[in-house]
Amino acid sequence: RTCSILGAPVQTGASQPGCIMGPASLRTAGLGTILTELGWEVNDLGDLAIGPQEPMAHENPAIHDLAETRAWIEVLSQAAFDAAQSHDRPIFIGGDHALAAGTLSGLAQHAKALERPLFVLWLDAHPDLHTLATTTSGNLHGTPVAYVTGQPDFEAFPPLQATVDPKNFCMMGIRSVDPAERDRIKQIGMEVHDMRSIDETGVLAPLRAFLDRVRAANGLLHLSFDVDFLDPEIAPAVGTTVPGGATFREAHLIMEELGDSDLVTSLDIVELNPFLDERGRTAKLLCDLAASLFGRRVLDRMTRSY
Ligand code: DIR
Ligand code: MN
Ligand code: MN
Ligand code: MN
Repeated sequence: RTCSILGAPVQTGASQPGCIMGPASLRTAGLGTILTELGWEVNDLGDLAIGPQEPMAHENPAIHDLAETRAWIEVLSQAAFDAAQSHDRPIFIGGDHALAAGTLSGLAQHAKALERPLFVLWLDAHPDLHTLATTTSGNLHGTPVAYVTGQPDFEAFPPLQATVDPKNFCMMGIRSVDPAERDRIKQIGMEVHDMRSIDETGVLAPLRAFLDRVRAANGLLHLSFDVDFLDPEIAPAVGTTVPGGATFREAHLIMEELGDSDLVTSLDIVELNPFLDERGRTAKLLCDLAASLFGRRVLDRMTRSY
């Protein structure tokens, strides 16, 4: 079984620099080696790049680095489409979460060509549901979900060849939602499990219900993993920490269950800012979580019969 690793050192979607070092940090922590040892054929495709861009103005004056972020989306969309054709499970390592605007655009196109629905598990403190009209921070990493689900006011982003049905998203870990995003969640009926609901039910029940839905639809499943999904106590290397995130055990349980299901067909790891870390601690944790997804187990055990 094959997986590819593709780096996208995009940081123009975030407010502070540092995500540019994310791919190097994950490689230094041994991501490729770990997956190879788990029996995967790993193809490291290196890092994508964009050329110099002419500045692009926008009527929302908060927006910054629009031209660069747009260029990243364009190059990532094509790269994700290609990687999904040629590998069983491509991994996209960021870079900030604007990366997902590109990967999901390309993966939606891939799914459309296969005539299979694309599902997305979104693990994040934030729903990233701003449009270019509603973002007040101007940080474009807060917009990918609105973009790929075909919300209005994205004329300045590349036109989408295919959208993702908002009903095919499942969000977990959410605990920081802006007013415009709250309205959007209601309007499009997105499945959001905020931290309170996780406190009440745990992660497994909603995850299994979602996986059953993916399986019944013969769907592709993309996992978009924002480091700030995790509690800042265990994952400090992210620019947008929010207290009260997922624990070490919750995160591994999700990854092991996803691994057992064998439904995941692609993965983003985003928002790692190694400049904020202590001795690569967060990168190492992310590699261990990826290992759980790719098959590492403490003991062999009877898994749920899917
Ligand atoms: C906030 C933060 N909603 C914004 N978003 C982040 O700037 O739009 N997403 N950090 O990951
Ligand atoms: Mn494929
Ligand atoms: Mn995010
Ligand atoms: Mn986030």
